[in-house]
Amino acid sequence: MNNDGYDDFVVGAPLTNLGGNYYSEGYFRLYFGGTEPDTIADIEMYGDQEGMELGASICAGDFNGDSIDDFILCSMGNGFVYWGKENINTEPDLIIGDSDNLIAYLYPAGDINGDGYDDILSGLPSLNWNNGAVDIYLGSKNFDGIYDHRIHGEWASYFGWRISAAGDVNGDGLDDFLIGEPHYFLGIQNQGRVYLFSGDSTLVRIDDSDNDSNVSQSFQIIGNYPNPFNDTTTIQYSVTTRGIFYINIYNISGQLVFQKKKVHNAPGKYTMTWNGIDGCGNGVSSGIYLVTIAYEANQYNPIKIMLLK
Ligand SMILES: [Ca+2]
Ligand SMILES: [Ca+2]
Ligand SMILES: [Ca+2]
Ligand SMILES: [Ca+2]
Repeated sequence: MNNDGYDDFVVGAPLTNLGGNYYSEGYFRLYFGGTEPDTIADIEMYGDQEGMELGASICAGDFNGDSIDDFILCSMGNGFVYWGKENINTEPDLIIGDSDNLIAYLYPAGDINGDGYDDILSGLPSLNWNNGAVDIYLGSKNFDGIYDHRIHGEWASYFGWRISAAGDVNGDGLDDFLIGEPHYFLGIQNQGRVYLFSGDSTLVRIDDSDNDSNVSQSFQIIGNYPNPFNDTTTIQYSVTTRGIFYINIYNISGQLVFQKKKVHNAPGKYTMTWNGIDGCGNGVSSGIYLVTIAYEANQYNPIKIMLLK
């Protein structure tokens, strides 16, 4: 981590209050390797809030691709990123996690998409009534600490409770990983299950500052069903980045009659229902309407839908 050719090691003690200030503040210690390693920590940090549990997990690897190992020190809620360098100090270079996406456990995954940068997995086992989810943070020289992809659990059985790098199990050159789901059961209570995911070279980083045409052209209104519709129709659309989107519905004269704001934290297909009312809550007349998806002041891919009363 300090680029001196000797491997180093880190210790977390999340439930201690050795700093003497707060219950379960936690601490973190980094010991530099060398010809005569000793037991005196070279870097020492303490949590500064009750229950912060600094050191809940520590994730190390070269996430920004400069050939020096980095580490992310986690508390209950945030990850503190320290880029490896000769003179490491206690100031984090980046803090990840926010009120919508609290993280506590980050796991180094190796390089799961084969782009030369180590990647990170984060477990969120209690998300969605304990269905759980795992977030993928792809390493990059522009690492921004925002997750790029999310894998959802489905069975209220704490998907993502534990995660592990698996090395390259199938020999395709991409690192693979394991996700545990301890409360899954089929007949036997809480028998649990483990998923093996193989690495995927098509996983790409989602970059908020990246507005190239490849990304923008793939915001799409896919279609609606039923169509024509009488009461309610479900509009399906896809997005290829996180962000704030607007689904706009225009009448044939080009007037905006309805708009819905949608916030998506991951690329994917989503739906929106429309029950034929305008922004004031009044029913609109029979006829043809145009639906578009808007992102950053651009509108994409209008489709026609028909309301019949
Ligand atoms: Ca070292
Ligand atoms: Ca690095
Ligand atoms: Ca990677
Ligand atoms: Ca593999």
